[in-house]
Amino acid sequence: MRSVLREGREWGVAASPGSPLLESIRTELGCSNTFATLLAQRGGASWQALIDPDAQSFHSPFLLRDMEEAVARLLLAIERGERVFIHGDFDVDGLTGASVLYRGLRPLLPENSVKVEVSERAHGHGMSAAFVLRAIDEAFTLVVTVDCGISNHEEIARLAAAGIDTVVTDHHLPIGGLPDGVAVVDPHRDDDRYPNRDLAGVGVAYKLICALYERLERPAPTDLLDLVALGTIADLVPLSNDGESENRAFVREAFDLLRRGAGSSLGLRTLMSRLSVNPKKISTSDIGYLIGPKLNAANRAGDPKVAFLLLVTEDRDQAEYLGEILLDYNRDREIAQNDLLSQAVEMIRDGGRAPREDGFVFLVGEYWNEGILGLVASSLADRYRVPAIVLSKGDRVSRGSCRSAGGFDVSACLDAHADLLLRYGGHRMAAGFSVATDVLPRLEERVEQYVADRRSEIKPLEPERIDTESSLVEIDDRLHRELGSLAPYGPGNPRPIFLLRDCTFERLTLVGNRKQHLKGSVAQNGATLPFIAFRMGRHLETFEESQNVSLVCQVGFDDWQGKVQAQGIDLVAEFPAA
Ligand SMILES: [Mn+2]
Repeated sequence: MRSVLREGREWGVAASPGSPLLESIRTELGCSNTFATLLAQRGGASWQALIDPDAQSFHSPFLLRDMEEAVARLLLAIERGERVFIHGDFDVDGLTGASVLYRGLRPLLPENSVKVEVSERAHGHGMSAAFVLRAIDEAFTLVVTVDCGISNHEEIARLAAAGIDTVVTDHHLPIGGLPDGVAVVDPHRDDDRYPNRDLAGVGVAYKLICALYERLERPAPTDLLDLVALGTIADLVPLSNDGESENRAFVREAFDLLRRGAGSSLGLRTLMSRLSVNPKKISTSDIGYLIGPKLNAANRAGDPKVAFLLLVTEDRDQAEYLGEILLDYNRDREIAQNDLLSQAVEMIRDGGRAPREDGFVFLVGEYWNEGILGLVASSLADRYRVPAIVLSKGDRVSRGSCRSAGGFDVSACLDAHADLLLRYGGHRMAAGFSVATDVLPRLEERVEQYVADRRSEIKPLEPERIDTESSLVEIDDRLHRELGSLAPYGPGNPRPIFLLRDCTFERLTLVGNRKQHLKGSVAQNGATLPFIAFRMGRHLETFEESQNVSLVCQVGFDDWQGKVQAQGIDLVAEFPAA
């Protein structure tokens, strides 16, 4: 089914589960048909585990390879009162991971002996040479990494040569053997048998603190779970229901803390209140769409240290002040992003390019803000549904960011051009690189050929998944409550999407400061339901003229009206247009 609002977008309804299973869920729970369908689709015969929070438990941290060694080294540091240098990456996973280590270690060591360095985007991910020099210069004896380190073979060897031990905690794939740390904790090690491979960097750091506290016979530091959940959601690791994954349990427990006004981070609570996020109704999308981007704005358009300090501060005034700076950074980030995106679209149009026909986007801007490139590439890949490579051209070195579409592997694409690149890294969906400016034309030519050779391998656009067809009368308070019990939503457990056939729209109005949103009510078979379609004000006419169309939507709640509403709206044509 083709979207009539978003060009190039297709929807498909998932197969419905067998009726014996549906019937048994309905009898057991007395739930709606729609909810039973979701449980059967996502859980099969073991659907009960999806809605039973007790079914999710935490694994012993000592199941992680090298955890004993890591804890032994930290115990020694505590015994000797050593100074510890924590290295965190600049994204939300790295920042929260560094915060967890900092908060977890600080009470165990002498005052002022835990220092954190947050890397800067310009230095790329991982430890920099500057960090190594500082560690040596300031006479640290122990370095702990979080969300990075697994590929810092050289830097860790240089620290070791200077008599500094390194404990690595990471969740990236080891490449070319393990670095020579005193302990290397990473669930992606070949020889690791930890049941949950999907830990985020902050999850690994939390496991380390849990293991240390266990040995010290201290209670588990569960108040840190607010930070764990924040990094876990922002890093987009799976929140699936396979029973092995603790990520879902981290998030559930964290939301419990936040609902009670508890949790370790005063700064997070302050930021939530500045953003009008109601802690009683906190959801993964609040973190993913509202809170995470503000923390990331610090590394894109400011100083990532501000985000770290906000997460760990215990002073109310400082939290307010740092939150304010972060919102400023975010405004700058938004302006830069909108500006670059419109320049990019204009360049594509003026250059007579047709990304859908070319099969890719390759754009070079002069001195574009490197912190924003990834966001722009992502918007372009989304808009044209082709892989996008966006570069900022510098005098001698240019930097690029790639985002995938249609199953294209951007990391393999960079591998194939390694001979032209200075540095590169990433994964299938997103990657970054730097390249000498004078080889840019050659790189573009080769990428063009590379994409042309693989046109046949690039999958036709996969339709997006609608979970089930429903009817308007079923979308009520009960279903909203039922859906709440299936949360938290995220990768591996996406927010359910429904199809409602034969809809008409009434009482349409434009809302928002720029009248950019569309609000109204949807009617089907005499029943009605309010809806909000964000950023769809320009489609007012289409909605007005639509008679008996199909509506794709999610179920949300309007806090002002205290009513269930449809949101995440799209309209579809039942038959692909000729
Ligand atoms: Mn990470």
